[in-house]
Amino acid sequence: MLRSISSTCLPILHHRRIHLGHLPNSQSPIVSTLSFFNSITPDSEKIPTFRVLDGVGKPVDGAQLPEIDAQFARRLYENMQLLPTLDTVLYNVQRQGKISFHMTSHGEEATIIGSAAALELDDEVLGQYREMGVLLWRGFGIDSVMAQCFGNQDDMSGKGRQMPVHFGSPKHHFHTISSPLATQIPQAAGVGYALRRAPGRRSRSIAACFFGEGAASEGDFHAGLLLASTIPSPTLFIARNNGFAISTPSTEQFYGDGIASRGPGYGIDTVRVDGNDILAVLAAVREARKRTLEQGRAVLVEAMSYRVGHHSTSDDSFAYRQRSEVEDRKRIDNPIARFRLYMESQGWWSAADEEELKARLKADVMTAFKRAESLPRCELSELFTDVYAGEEPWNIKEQREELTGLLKKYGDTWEPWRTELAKFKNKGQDLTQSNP
Ligand SMILES: Cc1ncc(C[n+]2csc(CCOP(=O)(O)OP(=O)(O)O)c2C)c(N)n1
Ligand SMILES: [Mg+2]
Repeated sequence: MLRSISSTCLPILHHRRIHLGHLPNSQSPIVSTLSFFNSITPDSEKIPTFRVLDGVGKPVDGAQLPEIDAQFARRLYENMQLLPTLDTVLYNVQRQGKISFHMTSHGEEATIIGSAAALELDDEVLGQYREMGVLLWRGFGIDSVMAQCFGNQDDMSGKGRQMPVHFGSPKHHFHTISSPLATQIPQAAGVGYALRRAPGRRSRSIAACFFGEGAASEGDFHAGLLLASTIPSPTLFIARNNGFAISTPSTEQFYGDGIASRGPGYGIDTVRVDGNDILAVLAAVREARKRTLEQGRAVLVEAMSYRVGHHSTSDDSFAYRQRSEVEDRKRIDNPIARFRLYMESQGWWSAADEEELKARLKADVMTAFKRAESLPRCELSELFTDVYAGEEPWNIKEQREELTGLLKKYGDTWEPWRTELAKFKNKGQDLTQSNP
C-alpha cells in the first residue's frame, strides 16, 4: 500500500483538482475540493443521441452509415412495413371481438427491425411484448403470428394457451413473452451466462433483452444489470424508450437522464440512439453486439422513440394525451417514411415498389387472417399437456379431472359452455368422452 501511495502521491493537476492519491480499496482519486455531481458526461450535458439520418432521410454531417446494400435495405423496409400492416388488421380484428387482445408497434418499427437485423438469427432474444418484428425478421411467418393471436391449433407458441402477442419459439431463439414486467431482464443475464458456459455457443451467441423504459422502474431491471455486471456475460440490454408506460409519461417515471445514465452505474458500456432512425439503430446494435462478445460483458442501448399507438387494445391513450400531439409526432418523425426517403435517394425504392409492397402485404395478411379464423383450437385436453417437464404432477391430474367432471355435467346443457366447446377440435369430446 505504501508503494502505491508513494507512486501516486505527487500532486497531479486534473480537472483543476489536486490529486492526492487513492484509498486502499478504491481507484477513486482523492481531491481536496468538495464537489457534487449529477451527470455522467464530462461537460455535465445530457447523454447524446446517436443518429445518422435526419428526419427526411438525409445522412447527417459526418455520419458513418452502416454498410448495407439495396437488397438488405429492401428487406429492412419490407419488414418495417409488415408491422403496421399486421398491427392494423389485428387491432381491428380485436375490435370485432375475434381475438381478445393486441399490442401494436406503431412508431417503434425502426427500433425493433433495426435491432433484429443487427443480431444473429440464433442469438437468444428475451422480449417484453412489443417485439413481434424480431420474430418476423427471423422468418416466424404471418401464419404463425395469426395462429398465436387466434390461439388456434396451429399455434406453436403455446397451443393457444397464452394471451395474444405472448409469442415464443425455440426454433427462432425467442423466449416466451410473460406479462409481469421486467422478469425477462434478470433471466437474460442468466441466459447470457449460460451461453458463456456452453462450449458451442461461447464467443458466438449473445442474449438480447428488450424492455420498455417503464419496465426499467422495476427492481428486476437493477437485479438484472447488477447480475450481468458482476457475473459477466454476453448480454445486450435494449431499452425501448417510447415515452410512456401505459398512461405515465417518461417525465413522471424518472428524474435522471433516461435509462442510459444507469448503465455506467453498473460499469456497463452504454449508448443512446435515435430509435426512429433504423440505420442508427442497426449500427449501434451491431457495435453493441460485437462488444458484448469481444469483452464478454453486458452492453446497454437506449433507443429513443415515441409510442404512436395506444398502449394496447385495453387502452385509450387520448384520455391522457392530446390527439394532436400524436398526429404531430406522426407527421414530423415517422421512422418508416424516413427510411423510405433514404432508400429513394439511393435509387433503391420507387413509388411503384411502394404500391406493390403495400398491396402484397395487405393481401398476405388478409389471407393469413382468414385462414387463422377458420381453424379450430387445439384439443381441449392439450390444456394440461407440457405444463411441466417430466411426469405429470398431481395438481395437473386433479385439474383435468375437475374440468372433465364439470363438462360432463354442464357441457351440453349450459349454452355458454356449449358455444365455447364447439371452438375446440373434437368439441371437447377428448375430455367429455373419456373414462373417469
Ligand atoms: C409487474 C407488473 N406491473 C404492472 C404491469 C402492468 N403493465 C403492463 S405494461 C405496463 C407499462 C410498461 O411500459 P414500458 O415498459 O415503457 O413498455 P411499453 O408498453 O411502453 O412498450 C404496465 C404498467 C405488469 N404487466 N407487470
Ligand atoms: Mg414505454
